[in-house]
Amino acid sequence: MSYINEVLEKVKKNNPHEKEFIQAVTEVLESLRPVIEKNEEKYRNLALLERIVEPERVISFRVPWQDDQGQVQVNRGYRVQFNSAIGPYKGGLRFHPSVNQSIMKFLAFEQIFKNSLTGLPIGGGKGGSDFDPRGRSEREIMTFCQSFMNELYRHIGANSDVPAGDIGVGAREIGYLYGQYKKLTGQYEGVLTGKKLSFGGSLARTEATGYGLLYITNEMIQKAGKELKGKTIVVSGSGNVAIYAIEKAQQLGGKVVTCSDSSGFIYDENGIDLDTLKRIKLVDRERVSEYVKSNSNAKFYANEKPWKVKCDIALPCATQNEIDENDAKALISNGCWCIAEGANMPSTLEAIKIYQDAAILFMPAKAANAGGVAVSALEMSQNSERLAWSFEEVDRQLKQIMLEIYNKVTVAADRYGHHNNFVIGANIAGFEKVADAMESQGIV
Ligand code: NDP
Ligand code: 2IT
Repeated sequence: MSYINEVLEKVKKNNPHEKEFIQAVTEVLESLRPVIEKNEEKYRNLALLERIVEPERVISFRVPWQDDQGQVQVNRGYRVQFNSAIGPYKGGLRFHPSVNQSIMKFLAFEQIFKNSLTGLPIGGGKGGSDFDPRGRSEREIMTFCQSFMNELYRHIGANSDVPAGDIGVGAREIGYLYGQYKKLTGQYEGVLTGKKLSFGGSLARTEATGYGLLYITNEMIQKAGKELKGKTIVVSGSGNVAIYAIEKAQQLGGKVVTCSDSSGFIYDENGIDLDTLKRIKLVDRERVSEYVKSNSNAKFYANEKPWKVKCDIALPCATQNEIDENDAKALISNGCWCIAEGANMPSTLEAIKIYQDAAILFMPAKAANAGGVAVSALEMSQNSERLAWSFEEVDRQLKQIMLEIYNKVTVAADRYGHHNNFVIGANIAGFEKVADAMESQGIV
């Protein structure tokens, strides 16, 4: 049996209930075939793949807190410290009721290769909780964050593990987490990124994932001899990534006609009115359906996803596996010719196969959404030198990093004879740096 198949079998046998983790490992390992086959004996002897699919550490802990009715609640917290070969563990925290060990491990595993692609010295990690922030008061959110940090603080540090935001964790939650870390340790250090500007945050971190997604998408489109301007774009989600993806897409002249949340999607044929969307989501923290109250020409489709809407470009920015095989078929048959992933693993393996068979432009998450963590690493640099850079400076570096990622991905794909296969390119380019560091550092 080939080395890759052997390791895949082991991962399935050792983690039988972790379907998202198995999915992420399958996607990565399958596309590493060209590299592994070239050096199969060496990698097998070093057990490099067995090591790369096994987290260095999985921390799971109790998070007790008291709700506004005086009832004590208990949630489960996680931090998966997956790989520190090229830098301190780095990756977001997700607060969502669906969180479990499989989702934490798939996200941390993806993060290893994404962080490697940024070219910055950051390893792979992820954390979070099955806590559901929806409908919770400000006091409940703060209490939860404090209790979460009461355990997490002993596992993190500016030079060892630096968490940030993800679904359900934004600047508000990072603030409460930071305050509690400082209270417990007495250290004023860059232990979290995505902080507000008043206590060490970086300009452009809020925008970074969405803007970065559009920088690399625009580059991919231009290199294919096309242009984004005037094109119809379908976006899912209406959180941090989606909002700033829509903003940059509009600045580049694209027409974004949808956004969504877990209750359904909005279709606005005139183009999404971003001021309205920001008010609903960032100020009022309301459902996306509120949009039709101020934009009466728009339509709300309850409990549906936007993938049947005719478009040129699709940008999934909500969550994992939001595009399945049928959604992918609908997109392609309606003429969609470009997909770039703002969310982590938004396409199922079957959906990716459909994109590849149709030979559309497809930029996978670990390259497409790396702008967020890249600017997090720039926030770490600013914290270390106790300086704050201008918006223009951070945005310039973000753009440069995204263009460099595009180059690395295309060069790696070409090197192994898979021109324009950016899945293979991203996985190989991300893997090579981590593998080299692991090999050099010995059996650890
Ligand atoms: P937010 O919490 O700001 O927004 C999440 C959005 O996705 C909301 O509109 C939410 O709707 C929707 N959503 C979440 N879960 C589901 C679900 N199960 N079904 C349908 N819709 C859902 O998170 P972000 O924008 O930060 O994250 C979005 C995606 O981008 C995630 O995959 C995340 O991992 C990824 N990402 C985030 C980065 C960042 O810097 N924040 C960086 C790189 C990737 P609702 O409010 O109804 O739940
Ligand atoms: O998935 C991701 O890359 C993030 N949620 C951002 C991680 C970070 O450390 O900024």
